[in-house]
Amino acid sequence: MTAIFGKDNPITSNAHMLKWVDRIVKIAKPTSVVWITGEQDQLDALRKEACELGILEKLNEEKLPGCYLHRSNPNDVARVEDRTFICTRKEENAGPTNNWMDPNEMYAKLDGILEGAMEGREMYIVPFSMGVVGSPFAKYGVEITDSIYVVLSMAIMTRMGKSVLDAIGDSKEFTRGVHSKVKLDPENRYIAHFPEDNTIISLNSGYGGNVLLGKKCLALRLASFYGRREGWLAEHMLILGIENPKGEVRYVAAAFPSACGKTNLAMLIPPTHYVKSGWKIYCVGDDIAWLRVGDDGRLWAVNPEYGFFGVAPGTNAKTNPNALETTKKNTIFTNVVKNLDDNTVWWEGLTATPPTHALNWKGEPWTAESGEKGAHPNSRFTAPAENCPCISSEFNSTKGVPISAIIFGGRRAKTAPLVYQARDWNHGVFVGSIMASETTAAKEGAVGVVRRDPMAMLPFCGYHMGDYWAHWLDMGKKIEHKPKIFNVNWFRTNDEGKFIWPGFGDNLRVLEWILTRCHDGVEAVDTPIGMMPHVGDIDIDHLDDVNDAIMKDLLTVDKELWKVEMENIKTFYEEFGDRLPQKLMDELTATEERLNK
Ligand code: OXD
Ligand code: MN
Repeated sequence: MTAIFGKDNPITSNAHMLKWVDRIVKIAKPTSVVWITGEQDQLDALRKEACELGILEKLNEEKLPGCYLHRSNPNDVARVEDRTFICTRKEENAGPTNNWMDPNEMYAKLDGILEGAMEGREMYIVPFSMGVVGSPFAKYGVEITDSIYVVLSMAIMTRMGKSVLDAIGDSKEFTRGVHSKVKLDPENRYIAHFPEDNTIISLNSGYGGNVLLGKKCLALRLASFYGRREGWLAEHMLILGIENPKGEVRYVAAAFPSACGKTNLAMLIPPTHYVKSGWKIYCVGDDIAWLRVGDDGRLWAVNPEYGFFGVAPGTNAKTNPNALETTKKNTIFTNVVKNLDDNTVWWEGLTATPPTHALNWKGEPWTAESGEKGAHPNSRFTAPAENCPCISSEFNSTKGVPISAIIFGGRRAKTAPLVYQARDWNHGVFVGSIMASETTAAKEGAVGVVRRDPMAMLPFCGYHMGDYWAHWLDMGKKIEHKPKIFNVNWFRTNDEGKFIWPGFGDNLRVLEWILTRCHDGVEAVDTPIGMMPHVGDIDIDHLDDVNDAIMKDLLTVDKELWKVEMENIKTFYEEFGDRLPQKLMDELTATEERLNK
């Protein structure tokens, strides 16, 4: 076996940590224990070991230096919402949108599954930080895992290693994360959160979203719970910096449900005439934002992550050249196609010509002629944020960036216009609470079904959604200089079902209007659902397929559709019972009144 630093040799004297590790060792019975220091030699040794064990495959060092391919078990390729639990002592505190189990019952069940699960395996102990180590806002965690893939992915996605142990010192304030692949048994797969005990236990999965415990589990589910207790917000939002030709850099945070192009917006390339006149874009984060009120009364955002865990299919030199560039070194690809001709990777949408000698995501010989997809639709790249050509200079800032605008969005064919602005903070919370997306043909099931996903947090809110909205409303009282709140919809279609807004880099045209509303003032049209641009106030220069008539269409509010929408929202709100804040009901009633005028 490869010699590894810290093997069976704890690099901390933190008694709380040692006691907890000892307990898990006794239950899971690993052959040995490896403390992860994060040093390059140690990670290199683990990469070598992972290749020897077939967990990783080294890719072409010239074309993709430091890159590896991993394949997950075919039964384990996505987050499992129906196996995800919030185990608060009282069921009502998890709320109607989360699965719940009594913590004692869940601990007993999981201890049973973990019993002897690491026999014959090594156990790795990964200290990690969400946020810059040493910053007052960082949250520290330790993930125990029996997966080298997890260790190496955590080394990309988080700041990790010895410096985190030093920052934790003797404190008991760290998230206790336990992960074991066990037997990858879907029937016994559990992603369990114990927010009251700062603990996460994930068993029987090896898929990133379920097992990289810093991301969805800590930075959203537990952090949202702590944010409520401590007076801040943990949100499923990208953070984007926009520099205008005057050299002013403004920041926006934006929440969208899955499959709405969050990573694309976070790294967009401005239209050519914007580039020429000096517009620039800086990516601070593509998935998670922690938002706090600063001493100056503004809302400040940090991205607690250190890398991107992005969906590969559809990423290409046109849709997201920055993301593609980000994956060119030190990246782990999961469940993509392997091009046997040059030992590189491929996925649907990367290039027009699929490789002719290739293995599909399951490792089977594959050609595009088979009619089957080569890469799994949820195949991923795990890439260091510092690789991103447009990464913000504030990425490692401990205080974060001040937010001018919060943007909500979804995928709606007709209802939502291209953009509208909430009338004030409370109305903005209402707008976030009614977020929804229509299902597309890309997913199984009926097309056009509306799925509510408030603030894009439905799968990620670690407590009762009604309390979460109440917390948002309270935050408004604490922020003296509140960001303005907007809703966007890049997915309006015409009667033939074709998208009428070009999207991608051209979304900057809408962001420009949003920032003008926030900082310089431009008149807006007062509509029943909010404030909207005058046709002509969004730059459509050099857009071949968009004219004033199309802009008019994009900026139309169909009152009849919105009346139906309000009825649907009432039904949706009923789920939350008496924890639905009255203020949201008031916003709904006020919207209805405006629609009926
Ligand atoms: C993600 C998700 O992987 O939201 O970021 O599912
Ligand atoms: Mn996400």
